[in-house]
Amino acid sequence: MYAQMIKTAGTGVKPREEMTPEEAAFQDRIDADIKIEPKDWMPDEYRATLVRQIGQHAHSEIVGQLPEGNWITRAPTLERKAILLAKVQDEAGHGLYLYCAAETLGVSRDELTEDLLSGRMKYSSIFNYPTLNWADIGAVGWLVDGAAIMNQVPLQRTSYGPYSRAMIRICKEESFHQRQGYDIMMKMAQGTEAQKKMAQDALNRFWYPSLMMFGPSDKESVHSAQSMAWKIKIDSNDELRQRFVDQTVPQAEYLGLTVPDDKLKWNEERGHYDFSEPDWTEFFNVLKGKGPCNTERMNGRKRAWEDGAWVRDGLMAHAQKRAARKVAAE
Ligand code: BYC
Repeated sequence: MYAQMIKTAGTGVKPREEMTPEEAAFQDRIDADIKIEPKDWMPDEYRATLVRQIGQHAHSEIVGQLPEGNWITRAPTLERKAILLAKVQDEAGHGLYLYCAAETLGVSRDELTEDLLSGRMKYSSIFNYPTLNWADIGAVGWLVDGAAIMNQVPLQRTSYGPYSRAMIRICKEESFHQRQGYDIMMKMAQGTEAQKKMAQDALNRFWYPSLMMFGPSDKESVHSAQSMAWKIKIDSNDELRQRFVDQTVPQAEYLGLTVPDDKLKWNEERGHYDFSEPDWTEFFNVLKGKGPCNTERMNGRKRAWEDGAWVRDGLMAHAQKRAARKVAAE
């Protein structure tokens, strides 16, 4: 079933005159901002697009724990350690809410995980970059969680009920994540010369990968048009990227740091910053598995999945035993 879902995803926007009566009625509900719930009729492509997007989002939350989890034992103080630990645990929770939302569409968490491990499903490109030092943890919280919130706040209004409700919970926690990152950056930027240099270096390395998180330019985005017609996506990739730049540049200025872009300039006429596009060749290479940490991340997930097999088997055996006992008692 899931293979069929993947095959039907991303087939472009269907003109109204080609819609079946069911499809037209469905589109009317979307246009009227009525949420779609799991038992409602929905086009196969709508279901497939949601499984792809929610599944990839869930994988991103889980893989996203790896670059930060790596720093829990090396956080500079007990307080920083406790905060980072809480943040990484939150990411696991976000993954679980999202896997549950995907399950309401008829795909199991095991199937989704197997598709991640076999490379059939993606996770966010950003997590294929390394976190080399403590300033990187600040940059991840500030920029990566900042970009994630920029994308996720509008998704609270997404048309699919379970996804929308998961996003409302997630967004509450993401705001704390971004603040903790900015707080680390503030300490580093106001610290010694060496610490300020580390903060600047982290911004230099994470700036463009953060811009890539919003996906390819609108011209290259294959799914945006249909996803926006169905209100699975609320804003386009370029709209969100621009909003992120406009919000983040003054924050960098406040820190006394420089965004690594010679072309960055406030455009009075547009009311937005002009900025340089990321290197899209690099982005597509990362998607193909050629980023600095793709292999390490996938190996980490494979190991965790294999090491956890005995727990899943044990839980399954326990559940089967309980079910058998219940049947016997009836
Ligand atoms: N990385 O047609 P497009 C987080 C793929 S934050 C990898 O524009 P769409 C966290 C795309 O999947 C991150 N792949 O696609 C933060 C498609 O390939 P497929 C997670 C990407 O779906 C801190 C192809 O490129 N957030 O979780 O309309 C700590 C063409 O793109 C990326 C979400 O997932 C990328 N950056 O738009 C811990 C938010 N960009 O699938 C965790 C929900 C594009 O056809 N997702 N691709 O093989 C979305 O809003 C949308 O899916 C995207 C892409 C904006 C990401």
